[in-house]
Amino acid sequence: MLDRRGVVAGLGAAAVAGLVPSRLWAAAIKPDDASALLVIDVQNCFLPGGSLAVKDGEQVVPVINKIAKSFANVVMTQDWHTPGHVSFASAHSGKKPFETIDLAYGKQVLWPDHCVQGTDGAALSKDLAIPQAELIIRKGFHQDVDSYSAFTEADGKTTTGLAAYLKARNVTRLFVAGLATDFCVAWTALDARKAGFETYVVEDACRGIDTQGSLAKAWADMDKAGVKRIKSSDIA
Ligand code: VGL
Ligand code: ZN
Repeated sequence: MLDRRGVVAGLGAAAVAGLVPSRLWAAAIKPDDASALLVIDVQNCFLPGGSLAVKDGEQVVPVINKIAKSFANVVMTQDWHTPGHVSFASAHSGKKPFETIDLAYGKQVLWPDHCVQGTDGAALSKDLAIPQAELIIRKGFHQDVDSYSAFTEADGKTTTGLAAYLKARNVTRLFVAGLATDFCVAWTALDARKAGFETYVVEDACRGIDTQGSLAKAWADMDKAGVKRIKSSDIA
């Protein structure tokens, strides 16, 4: 009888022979020491009851906890804004959340106040169970510049230091999960590609905000940039 490894090996041979859809063959992805899981912004403000709650956001937590067990390297991010941050609608008279404005560095979506430094809303979810996480990168802490990406602020030049950290640790392959798919997850994945990392987004470990077509655009941009879209069940 074939054991599980035999089945997987058999599938691999069949996939090479073109007999199995590539979707099935993707089941063999095994994170190694050169792989890191990036857990993006799983913070109370983005969860039910939060000021910028992402629909079904809480559903990513058990999925992330499960896949994290396959990773020796985990980095988390925390959106970490000043009070009155430039990305808050409340900082611009006459503006409402989800409207956009033009700032020096480009178009900015305006948000409800969220993830203010040191508040309970900015805290990581207490349900995350990833004790081995090595680093928490905070971002968006410059009053006049937003930062969806874990790598580079919205001015397109100020770095968080994450790429240098990962390269110093010999990490080459990144798996991105968390909130929200169409903002911080997508911008992080796109910058990861720009920095030369092999990049996967684990789609069932993410949820999106989806304002003004942002979710479809994010997936299209990621696809074009060579970000690989996988499911948590693809990770061994
Ligand atoms: C995020 C909007 C504003 C995110 C952060 O984590 O995706 N979205 N700040
Ligand atoms: Zn934010």
